[in-house]
Amino acid sequence: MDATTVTVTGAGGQIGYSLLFRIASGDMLGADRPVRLRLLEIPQGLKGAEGAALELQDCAFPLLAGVEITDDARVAFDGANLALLVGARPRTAGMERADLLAANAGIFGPQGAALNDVAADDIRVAVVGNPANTNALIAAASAPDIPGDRFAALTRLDHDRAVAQLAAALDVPVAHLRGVVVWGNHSATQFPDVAHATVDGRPVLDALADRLGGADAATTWLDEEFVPRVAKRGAEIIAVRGSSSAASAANAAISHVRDLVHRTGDAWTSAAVLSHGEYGVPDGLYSSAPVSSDGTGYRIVEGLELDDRGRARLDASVAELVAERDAVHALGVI
Ligand code: NAX
Repeated sequence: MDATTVTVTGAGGQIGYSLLFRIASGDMLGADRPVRLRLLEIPQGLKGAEGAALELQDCAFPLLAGVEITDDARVAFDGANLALLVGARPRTAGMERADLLAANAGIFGPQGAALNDVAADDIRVAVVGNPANTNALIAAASAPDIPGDRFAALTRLDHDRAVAQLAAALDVPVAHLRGVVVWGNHSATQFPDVAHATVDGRPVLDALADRLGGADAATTWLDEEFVPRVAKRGAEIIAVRGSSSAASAANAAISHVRDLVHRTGDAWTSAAVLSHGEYGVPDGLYSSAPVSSDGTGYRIVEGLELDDRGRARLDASVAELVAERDAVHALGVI
């Protein structure tokens, strides 16, 4: 089988350090798919990528067909089948949102343009670097020849966090849960939603009500503990670990691509994909939604009911995405 070319940007960073080994071992594409890795870094990050490449060599992964390191996006994306855009400009002290968006537009705009020009015809792009939804919008807008539904931003970590918190609250294994959804922006406004979730086929809302002493108590727990805990889990990790989520973010990126490539079956997961107006989200935004894959790409699962509470939360997160998009437009980047 021909090797799949996978480009990882920000490969010398901490997520990259967890991600590369999982990709090379076959966790992402399967034990029968050789992989050629391309690592894109900025000049000051090249040493980190080179160190990771030395360790990749030392692992003697049977599936790893080669590793190339570059600081040139057109070299990194040449013939790429999959691109994981991890490298981004972090928010630093005193930086306003507009500054952050502008700095990242300076990264994701040119990377989108390079993908447009040199990537393989079947390119699929997963944006991890923050602000992920709007970075996906910028990259896609800069790649006019690549269909917008080939881009997605990662909300799988939020999804997995929600599943894990729910499993702990219900004292069940995570595999017994289905139908959790994360809506909106990969930010503190995200809405982890369990209204459609089941535990062993039974509505999660009923199971929570039984466990917590009634439907009102379940709603209070969801609003006051579950939603904020999931939405602010990144800050909790930083407070405890001293640095941001890395292995769990890498794992979520692996799961995102694995499920895209290997199909979700009749289950769904969450990803921020291009809106065509589903669930009232304006056209053209990259907003998290329930998605399934037939192996070619993620599509939004339609037909779920949002109650007033859910609607208000999704609207608030979408308003934030609209504001980010408008700020990027005002900067004249796209
Ligand atoms: P690190 O700072 O450890 O690594 C980032 C790497 O990107 C650095 O090595 C840097 O040199 C490189 N880089 C910067 N600009 C680049 C460019 N133009 N081209 C190529 N490489 C470039 O950050 P890390 O912890 O790995 O996080 C990476 C990104 O993921 C951040 O934006 C972070 O906020 C985001 N996250 C997204 C998550 C998600 O669920 N979507 C969760 C985890 C994480 O917070």
